[in-house]
Amino acid sequence: MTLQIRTLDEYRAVYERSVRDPEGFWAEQAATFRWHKPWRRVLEWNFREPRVKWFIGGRLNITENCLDRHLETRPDQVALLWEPNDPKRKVRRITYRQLYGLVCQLANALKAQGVRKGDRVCLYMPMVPELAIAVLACARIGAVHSVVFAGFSAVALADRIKDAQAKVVITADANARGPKNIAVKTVVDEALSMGCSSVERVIVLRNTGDEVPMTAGRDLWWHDAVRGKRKTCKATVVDSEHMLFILYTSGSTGKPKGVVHTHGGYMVYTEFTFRNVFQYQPGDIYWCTADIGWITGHSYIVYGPLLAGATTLMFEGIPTYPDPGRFWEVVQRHKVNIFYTAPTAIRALMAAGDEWVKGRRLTSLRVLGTVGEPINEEAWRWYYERVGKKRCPIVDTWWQTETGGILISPLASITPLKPCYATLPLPGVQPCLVDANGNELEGPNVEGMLCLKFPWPSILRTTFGDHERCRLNYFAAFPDKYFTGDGARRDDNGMYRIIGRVDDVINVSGHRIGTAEVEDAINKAPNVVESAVVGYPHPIKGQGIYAYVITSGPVGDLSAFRQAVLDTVTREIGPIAKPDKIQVVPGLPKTRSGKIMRRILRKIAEGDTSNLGDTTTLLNPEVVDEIKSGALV
Ligand code: 7RM
Repeated sequence: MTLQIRTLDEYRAVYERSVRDPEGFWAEQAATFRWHKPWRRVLEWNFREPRVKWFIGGRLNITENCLDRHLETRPDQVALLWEPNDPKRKVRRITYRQLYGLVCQLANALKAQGVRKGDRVCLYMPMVPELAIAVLACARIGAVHSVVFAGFSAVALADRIKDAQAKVVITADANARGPKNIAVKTVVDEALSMGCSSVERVIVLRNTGDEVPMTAGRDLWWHDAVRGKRKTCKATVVDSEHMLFILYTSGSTGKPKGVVHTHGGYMVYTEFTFRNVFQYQPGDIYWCTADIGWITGHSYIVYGPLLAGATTLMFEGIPTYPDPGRFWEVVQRHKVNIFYTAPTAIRALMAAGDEWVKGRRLTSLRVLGTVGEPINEEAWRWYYERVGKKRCPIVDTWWQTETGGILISPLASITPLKPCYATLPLPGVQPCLVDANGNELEGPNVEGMLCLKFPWPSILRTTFGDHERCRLNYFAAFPDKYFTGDGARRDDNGMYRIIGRVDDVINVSGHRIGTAEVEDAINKAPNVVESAVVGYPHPIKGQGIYAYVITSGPVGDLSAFRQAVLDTVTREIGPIAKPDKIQVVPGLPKTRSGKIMRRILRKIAEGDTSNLGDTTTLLNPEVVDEIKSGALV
């Protein structure tokens, strides 16, 4: 096990050491894992190409550290604790020994289907244990998983399958989400009709039992694929820098990018951060409410907790089904000790009223966590007082898909708390704030763009199939720095508060959505000529989506037009990207070079039209008043 920090003084000493001697520090952490061959060099890096490699020459398989090494010490401990969508259905408990067997069996099945080291496997699945099993089975044989959140549409799924050139897709008949079943296999069929020529095989889990069409020669039931397969499978030993997974995430321009993480560094960093941030203790029941379709689920439902030998709870459902007391019901039922969720869920449950929390016995809770978006003070206080009864520290964890693991966060019960602050960098993390000219802002009480000056083991290695895009997106804005896309402030104690994105990315309910993606989707709707999308403050979602749309002529029935736009966005991306407000406008404010002035559109969407700044330099200043008068606020 990696080092577990116990006091603030120890944190300070370890942090100082990790900056003075990063290679020595991380080598010590890495040495606590099972390796087939030790590394020759700890780190090689430059942020210009960029090129970052950790534990060079080392050989391992991450799943041996998630599974095999626990077979000696905790074979009968529950690894995966599964809570179904329907509270009347049976809970599943899968021990480390059982999980090992199930992962190996599927790994053998994948091999039998022709999946080889380096091949990409797309997972489009519900939150059932088989999703975690499929993730680990891919890693076991050196294949690369690409999990696609099952709320994405067929078009979005097809885009990701094509970009990753996936050979196999694993899915289920349907997903049980709240009161309804969502037929995910049908979505896969539709996606595959859009020219996903790399796909040779579709493996279908029988989950809800709903009837699904199977395509002969291509589709195979999961239970048939694993039938008769052995429950042991020698792990494919890979290089530290062998690709572990691709996960698509939205940026400010173009289509989502496939962020690439690798076996060695990701393993060391997710285990270390899991144990330190949450101060995980053996025997704890840990619950992260994210979906495995997002990075939080990868790092802190599957890999981090399993690497640490924890019991990780996986929840199939949604926070409000059958009622808004569901989370607290689950905490009580399973005696959850560590609970990690998103501000949007906290705000939604807070809005549902205190009575849902009051009747529950939440005394098992010791640590609360939050992630995904800035948390507002009201929600922070409610979480601290009503859920944690002022006994449990809140770890406000700041990180990104690209960072692989938590970078700035309190260590539970160690770091002093400050509402809305992610507080201090973890060991090995060297943040800085820069101004628009790239000058580093020194000292306390400054606000700027958040960058990192030095690599940590789970920094993204590339964006799949397009390294130049990786460079441009993260390493080109400021020389020799990784740029996060976030703005932040640092107080007099060196604590960081994350303010939010400074680029054209909107954070809706903790989901990253690119404005360009939504605009491209809206532009496909009937009668749409052009559109511009901005975020605006939303009481529950954090940010809502405001769309300004130019149409080719009079729209006639406005509500039918809006519905057509919503349907198009749902078809192109998925329901999470549906605009909250759609305003038909005669034009968009543009600079003389033809760039849309989003600053003005953001102000109008916020309902703050008092000071729009100088609009006289616009190509078409007259549209501003017209947009203002029709604003939906
Ligand atoms: C883990 C995750 C990343 C973006 C990031 C921020 C925002 C995440 C916090 C936060 C304020 C936090 N990955 N963000 N955590 N903002 N406080 N604790 O969410 O790739 O999906 O999103 O999310 O803007 O850049 S992500």
